[in-house]
Amino acid sequence: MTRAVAAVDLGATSGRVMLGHVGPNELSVRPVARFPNGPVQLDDGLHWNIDGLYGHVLDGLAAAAHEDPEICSIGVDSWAVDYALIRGGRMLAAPFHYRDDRTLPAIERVHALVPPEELYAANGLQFLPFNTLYQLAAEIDLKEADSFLLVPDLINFWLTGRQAVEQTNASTTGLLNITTGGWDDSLIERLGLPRRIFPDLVAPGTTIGVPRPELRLPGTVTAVGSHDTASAVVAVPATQEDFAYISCGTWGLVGVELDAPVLTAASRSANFTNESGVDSRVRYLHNVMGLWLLSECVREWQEHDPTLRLQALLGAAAALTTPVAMFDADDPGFLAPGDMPERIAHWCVSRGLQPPQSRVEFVRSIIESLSVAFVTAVRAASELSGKPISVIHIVGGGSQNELLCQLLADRSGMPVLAGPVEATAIGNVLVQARAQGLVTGSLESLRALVATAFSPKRYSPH
Ligand code: LFR
Repeated sequence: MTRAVAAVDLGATSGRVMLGHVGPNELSVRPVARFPNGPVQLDDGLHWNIDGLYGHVLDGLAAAAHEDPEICSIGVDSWAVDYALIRGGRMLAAPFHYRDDRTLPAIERVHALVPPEELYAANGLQFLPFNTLYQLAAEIDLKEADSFLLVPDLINFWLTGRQAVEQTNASTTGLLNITTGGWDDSLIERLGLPRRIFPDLVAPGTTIGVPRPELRLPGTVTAVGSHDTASAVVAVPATQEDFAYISCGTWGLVGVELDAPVLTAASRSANFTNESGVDSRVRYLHNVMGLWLLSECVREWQEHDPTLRLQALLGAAAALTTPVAMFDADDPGFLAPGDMPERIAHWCVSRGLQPPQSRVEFVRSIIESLSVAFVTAVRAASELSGKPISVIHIVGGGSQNELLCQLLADRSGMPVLAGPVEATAIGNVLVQARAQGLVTGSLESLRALVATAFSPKRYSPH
């Protein structure tokens, strides 16, 4: 029997509610609501407009329930690492945005307590200045809190009244032990964090509860791979084992799936992470800046030129025949919002390179630079893990960028299989569907379903 589930997928630049239909011979998703998202500058730094987002989630779920009143489950995923502190069931403050720079002084304090090598041995995570443990070290509300919830957990709490933290997203906090998969009590103690605030962990597929009656929503709320990247990796339409993936949206998450973590010194210095995947797989990957570089440039250009359209720029960039400078799309200097074209130009000038001269050249330079960084990360993932790779899958918004896909194939010498665009929502839908018994089997069988329903586009190397 085909049944419907609703997937809430919150990205850093936009969110969506999708209706998924899943049955023995069907896998389809369609959007019922899309809404923008982005940082909000408040007195004390960059935050998320979490109340606004929750309003969009409720409206989207109501629209989904209106379209299909038989929805049997709701699942929520979002970007990682950000959280709210709770006291007596109330949120103490709107979550900070991970691009806020308040963590910078806290990083040294954390490393003085637990050196980076020891952190990596304990949690297996790449260093990112916004990992939750640094954010908590900079937190002023900690003493007030009796609970800690990541963004999807917070939405689940508001929907159902139950507090739980989902495993895949919890793995990005830096506070889970890479060997046991549980909260690392000794690390939490060494960092001086209150163990009492960390709720029970739940695995993807666990029922969280039923929506509060006043919300009038159907079905149950199910934990999915609530880290968006974990959901995206579920929906990579791989039909062979030796694949690498690039989940390309705001970020480019580039890596491989493994059964066991890689914790070597070489892996740490290459800044590769071992995040927890659905079914306890290891997402061995590296964060590359991603389409953020492009969206930040466009945001700035549109301030002067509101009619500017990215699509037109992308077409012109693909047609460009003159060479452009390339920059390191992995440089942490591009993390903060604002002045992106200037920062890219400065990167080039300070290295004696001729910076891009026009918007079209900037776009071309960004796509070229991303393709280099992605291929470098694919090769590193393979070398560091020992996993052979013969095909690259790219999913998410970046999979629609034909220039990027072709450059990836050309630079890697491997076929690139592009799509689905909505991999994150599809992965979210599939984990719910499996929990409801609508489909069965391993991630490999789920991926086979995706490959049939959303056949990827193939780019061969030239
Ligand atoms: C992608 C993502 C990345 C994470 C970054 C910050 O949306 O979830 O996996 O490193 O956002 O949370």
